[in-house]
Amino acid sequence: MRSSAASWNDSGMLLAPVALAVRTVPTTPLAPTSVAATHQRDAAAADLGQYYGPAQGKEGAELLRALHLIIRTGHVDRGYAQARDEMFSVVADIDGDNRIEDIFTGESRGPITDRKDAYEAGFNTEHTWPQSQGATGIAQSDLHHLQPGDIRTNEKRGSYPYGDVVKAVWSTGTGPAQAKLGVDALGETVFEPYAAVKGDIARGLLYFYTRYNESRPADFSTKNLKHDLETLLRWNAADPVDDRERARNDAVQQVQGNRNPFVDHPEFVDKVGFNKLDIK
Ligand SMILES: [Ca+2]
Ligand SMILES: [Ca+2]
Repeated sequence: MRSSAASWNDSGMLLAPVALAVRTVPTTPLAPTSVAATHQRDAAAADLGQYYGPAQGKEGAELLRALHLIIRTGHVDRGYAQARDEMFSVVADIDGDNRIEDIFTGESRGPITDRKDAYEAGFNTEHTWPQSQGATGIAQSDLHHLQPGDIRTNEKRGSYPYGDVVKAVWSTGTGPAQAKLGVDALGETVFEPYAAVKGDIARGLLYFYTRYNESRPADFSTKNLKHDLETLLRWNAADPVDDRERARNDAVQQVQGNRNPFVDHPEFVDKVGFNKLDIK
């Protein structure tokens, strides 16, 4: 049985509890003119520079391998129950107002401070990389790909790939907040979330592949990724990283000890060249 005060790494080694001081980047907005703020920003940039040092100058499969080693290091499994509590209480509530937005439509609900509140508000946990395709073991509780989702919409999404719907069979939300289930241009059933979160989802899935492609958790499959890939690369470009997504990345690092490189360095997506990789 797992101790609540400790975590386990990929090799099953017991790790010390995660220190909440591992955060390398300040998340409090800093006054642009303050000298202290400038120093803090410089220090944060230096920390990130060190974190990604081994990736410097690399590209293609070599860069993917370097990023894999970087993000595997220090990653601790918080356990699925605790990870979800931390998602609903910290990671998904960056502004700390106890309100959380649905990943599919952006609809805000609250007050939510833990899993129980979230469930009562109609949310459960969306695995953007489906559990049936390898979000198992440490990957099941990896907050870089977990998001709060409306329970009913999450059932509709199921394990379908994300994609652009050309003919909807079901939808929820309206206007720019609409999410849809339907067929894509290839005739495959896909799920399309509202636009403002498409890049976030794409970068989370590219993180997941980079993190787990080598260790391949039970049931690991790239079926969705291969179907999604061109769409995900388009979504990554169309919905660039914003301050909220950067703050979420900081919060996830604080909880589980690793970062999403494609949030810190969006240019790594092109440098890896996912569409040129031999994804199996
Ligand atoms: Ca909030
Ligand atoms: Ca976004």
